[in-house]
Amino acid sequence: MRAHRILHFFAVLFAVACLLGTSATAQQGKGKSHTLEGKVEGVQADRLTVNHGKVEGYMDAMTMPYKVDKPDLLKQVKVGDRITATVYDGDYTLYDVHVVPPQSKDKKK
Ligand SMILES: [Cu+2]
Repeated sequence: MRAHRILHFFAVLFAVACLLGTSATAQQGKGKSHTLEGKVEGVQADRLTVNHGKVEGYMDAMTMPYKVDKPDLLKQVKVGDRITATVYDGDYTLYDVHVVPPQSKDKKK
């Protein structure tokens, strides 16, 4: 969906702006929550790049970077891991991330 890609472009810009020192505003007022499932495609210093499936009512399937609620996660999660997480409207942060054991990867869809 084109509009969403544009949104994502701004989300990435926003993330970069945060990196450059603007204070994060992600915590103000959480919107509706959604469950996200996807595969980790990259682990950065402060973010995970996730190739996720369609998140009903939130976004189409795509690969994009997300911040995480607990930075320790970035030491545990590896490229190729499948994860589930909770995301909130307007907040490109993964909350309550779980790594899905490989044998159960197709169970949920
Ligand atoms: Cu997305």
